[in-house]
Formats: sequence, structure tokens, C-alpha cells
Amino acid sequence: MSTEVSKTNEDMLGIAAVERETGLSKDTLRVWERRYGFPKPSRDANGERSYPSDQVHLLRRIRRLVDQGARPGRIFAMGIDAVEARARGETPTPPLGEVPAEIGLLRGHRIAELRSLLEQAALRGGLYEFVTATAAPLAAQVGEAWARGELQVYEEHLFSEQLQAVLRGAIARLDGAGALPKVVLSTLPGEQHGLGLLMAQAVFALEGAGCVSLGTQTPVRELADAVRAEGAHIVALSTSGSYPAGQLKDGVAQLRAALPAEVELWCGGGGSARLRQPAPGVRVLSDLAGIRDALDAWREARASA
Ligand code: B12
Repeated sequence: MSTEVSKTNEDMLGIAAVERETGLSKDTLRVWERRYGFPKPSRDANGERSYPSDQVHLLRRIRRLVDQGARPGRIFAMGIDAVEARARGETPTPPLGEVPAEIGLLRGHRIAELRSLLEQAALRGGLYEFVTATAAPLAAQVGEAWARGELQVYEEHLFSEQLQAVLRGAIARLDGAGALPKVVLSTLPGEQHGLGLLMAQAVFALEGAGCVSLGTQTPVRELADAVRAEGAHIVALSTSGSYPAGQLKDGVAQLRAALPAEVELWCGGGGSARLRQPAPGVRVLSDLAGIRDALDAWREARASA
């Protein structure tokens, strides 16, 4: 299956036409672009904003929801599908399956289109659905295509860069100021895989935790220093299946010993299942959905302490 995402000039509208079509003022269009990263116009030959018709269609749907009383910040965080479904009194619909189109764009080196397809998927279905139902399966498919020799290493890097940018943009739009618990996120030295870490950060932030991500490969001592400096309550580690099991056990044991006793250590990612009998104070989360339950348990324990 391939989704046609190329644009001809006739598909593109200037800002005045978009204002007429959607009823959203030019100011609103520019403010949303700056604040929420959507719409995302390209520039025409004169440097003026130029909007493809699929973005105009989404803007019309957003306008309808705003007219019904939905706040734009909520629409951009939850996704249009979820807010529309809620307005109809239904549970949210699953996101569109666009995986093959995205890999097709990657192989065709149509990177700007890949990026906007990912951004629109995140906007339509909301960040949680995007992470669990689009980004994670897509990363796995890219990995499989690479393992079969259908994608080159640099193409996989290009993909990771686009997905990271989309996830970082969406996370930055969530307001985590003063949120509890405070979670420091990283991977152990030698673990370069950072997409799972970002996905976990997105879910922590959506569940109302305060996130401090150190990126990948933080030395154990530095991680413990960061936890103390930030006054964090939890360390979340991400480990892929390629990380050597012995190194993982040693790294987790060293980190546990370096952390204050009251700070919890939560491990996730494809490699963490190998921590079969985790030491006291170490918790293995089997998937992203486990973050919500673990946070609920942490908050309950704190409330009753
Ligand atoms: C992109 C990518 C890379 C990029 C990473 C770039 C980056 N900035 O992240 C680069 C090119 C660096 C890379 C390198 C390698 N990679 Co690689 N890579 C991938 C790919 C395509 C996606 C990576 C990814 O982040 N996955 C991680 C997430 C999305 O998956 P996950 O770990 O299962 O996590 C899920 C959950 O567990 C959860 N989760 C993750 N973290 C956390 C944390 C918490 C707290 C919680 C609750 C949940 C949670 O969220 C995820 C979504 O559900 C995968 C394919 C795949 N199937 O994942 C291969 C893959 C992981 N790589 C693999 C390999 C073999 C390697 C290399 C060894 C290749 C080589 N020979 O050099 C090196 C190792 C580098 C290193 N030292 O770390 C293999 C691992 C095989 C295995 N044994 O499992 C995979 C599976 C590809 C494959 N099909 O063979 N890779």
C-alpha cells in the first residue's frame, strides 16, 4: 500500500486562502505554527507560507472542535481523533496504519514528507497512540528491513533522526513544570539505542511525571550525581536486546548501589526482560503501558507514607 503524499502546486494554498477556507485567522495560524508545530507550511517562490490540502483539511477539523469548546492545547496534546471521539461520546479510535508509506518515503529519500507524515500521525491520534501504535511498530519494521538488507545504515539513521525530532517536539509541548514524581531517564554506557528512551519519556510526561532526560550512555556515577542534583525520585533506564546481558546486570547493580536508597530504579526496553530476578529496589517494566500502573503505585505509596 502506498499513500500519495506528493504535492502539486494546485494542492497548495496561501495563508489568506487558508484563512478563508478554515475561518482561522492568519494570526492564529502563525501562533499555532510557533507554539504547537502545526500547521507546517512550506514556502513558495516568494517566501510566502504555502499550505498543502491535507493540512488545510486537518485545520478545518480543529476549527470545528474549537467551535464546540475544545481548547487548542488539549487538541494538540490528545490528538484530533481522540477529541472528536470524546465529543461524540465514544472511546478514541485507533490510529491509521501508515507504516508501509513511511518506509516507502524513507527508501525514496523523501525525508521532509516522512517527517510531516509522522507529525500528522502524532497530531491525529494523540501522542500516546502515536508512540505505542505507530512509532514503536515502525521502529521494529525499520530494524527488520535493515536486518534483511533492504535499508542501509544511513537510512536507518535518517529515520531515527526524524522520529526523534517528532517525539522531542511533542514532548516539549507538554507542560511538566513541578510535576511529580521526578524521573531521570538514560541508558547505560554502550547502549546507543535512544528511541525507546524517548518513547518512555513521552509516556512518563503524558502520565504527569516530571522528566529529566540525560540522553543515552550516561556513566553510572554521573547518573547518580544527576539524581541527587535534581532531587529525583525515580531513574528510568532503557535497554535494547543488543546490550550484553552481563553488562546490563553489572551496570544495574552498580547503579543501584550508587543511588540513594529511597530512589527507585525502573528498567524497560527490549533487553530488560533478561533481568529475571531484579535486586531489591529494581523494578522491571515489561512495556510502556506498565508506566501508568507503576506511577499509580508510587503515588499511592507516597500518599500513605
Ligand atoms: C535505530 C536503531 C539503531 C540505531 C540507534 C539510533 C538511536 N538514536 O536510537 C543505531 C544505528 C545506533 C543502532 C545500532 C545498533 N543496533 Co540497532 N536498532 C535500531 C532500531 C531500528 C530501532 C531502535 C530502537 O530504539 N528500538 C528500541 C525500542 C523502539 O524498542 P524496545 O527496546 O523493544 O523498546 C520498546 C519497549 O520495551 C519500551 N521501552 C523502551 N525503553 C523503555 C524504558 C522504560 C522505562 C519502559 C517502561 C519501557 C521502555 O518502548 C519501546 C516501544 O514499545 C531497532 C529495531 C527494533 N526492533 O527495535 C534496531 C535493533 C535494536 N538494533 C540491533 C542491533 C543488533 C544493533 C547493533 C549491534 C548493530 C551493529 N552491528 O552495530 C548496534 C548496537 C549499538 C549499541 N552499541 O547500542 C538489533 C538488536 C537485536 C537484539 N538482539 O535484540 C535490532 C532489534 C535490529 C534487528 N532487527 O536486528 N541501532
